[in-house]
Amino acid sequence: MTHIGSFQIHHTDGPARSGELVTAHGVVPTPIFMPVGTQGTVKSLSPDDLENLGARIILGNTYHLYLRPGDELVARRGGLHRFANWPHPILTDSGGFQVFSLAGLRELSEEGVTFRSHIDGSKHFFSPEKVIDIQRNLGSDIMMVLDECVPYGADHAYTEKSLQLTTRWAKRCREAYPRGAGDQLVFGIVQGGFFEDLRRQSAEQICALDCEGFAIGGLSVGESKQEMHDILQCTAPLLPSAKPRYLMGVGTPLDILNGIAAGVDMFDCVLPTRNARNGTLFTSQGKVNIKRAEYQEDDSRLDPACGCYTCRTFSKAYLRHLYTSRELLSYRLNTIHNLTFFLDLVCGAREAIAAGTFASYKKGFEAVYET
Ligand code: PRF
Ligand code: ZN
Repeated sequence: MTHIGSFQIHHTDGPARSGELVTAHGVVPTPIFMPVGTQGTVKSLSPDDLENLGARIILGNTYHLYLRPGDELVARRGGLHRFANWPHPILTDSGGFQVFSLAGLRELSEEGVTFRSHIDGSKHFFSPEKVIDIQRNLGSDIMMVLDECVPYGADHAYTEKSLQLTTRWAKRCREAYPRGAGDQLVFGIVQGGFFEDLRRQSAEQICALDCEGFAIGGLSVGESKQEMHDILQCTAPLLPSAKPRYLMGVGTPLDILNGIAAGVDMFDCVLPTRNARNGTLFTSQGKVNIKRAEYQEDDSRLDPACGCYTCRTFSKAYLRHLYTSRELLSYRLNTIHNLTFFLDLVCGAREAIAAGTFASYKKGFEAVYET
């Protein structure tokens, strides 16, 4: 049973699970963290760098790649894997979220969403069929359906109408790429804001679609930790346990461990890469702000518990110097380290789940990371 799309759970530890998802470009061990490569590149890293730090799947964005360089240009070059020379799995987000967070002048209708490019102000239209077409051109292993990520604070009435539109769009996405149409997988997205009854309604409708996996959208949009935790705990068990579960755009190391504890298998977030470029580094002893004066003559390694190229090779004093001098190498070295930390975090989680020690593994991080 190793056909494309098959998902095997090898171990469970409470609701947490570890397993493997088979895609056209390789097998993804879960739980997994997916580095964000919005424009077909994980900022500052080469595919060799990514491979060396153990990345197994990366995320690309339909919205950005459609606007620039254009999905048809990418298709003419054999798809995103060949264009970017990344031979391993790629998941593409549908553009739903980016249209709502980046683009200007959005107009929502039954048909889809009209928006203005954040690059040049030009007008564009995404329908469910269109975003599947774009992702087909990009050739990603996992395609996400078009959804509306409901803004934080939206009321019950708005959220209910929105989740029902998201369901109709998801159905049209699946119909535009029926199961087995090719080597690509389609994941549905559950919305429903911060109302448990609406999360249940959305999960019922979305999980009735024959998708290869299911995502939880609409979290990490400005809510409190408690609200995220409550919605996660109520929503994750509603997704079919035999299929991969993906928590979109989340999050901090503790958010990820909470997600795994609730039974989520896949995560993505700009946090490790964006924070790397701001000089905020995740270590086994907590966050380090490398620009601080205390590191000026600190010859110690950034994180003695980390085996990444940055930690094996350079001192904190040098990393601080690169950062304060705005040197380009700073972005690369910091990104290598932060991504290694996030990938080690999920690798450790997989091992702990297999050993039946996930709860104490999670407690270890809670002692160091409070939020
Ligand atoms: N929908 C989509 N992409 C997303 C989200 C969503 O709700 C989120 C929410 N945190 C991040 N990325 N399509
Ligand atoms: Zn490191």
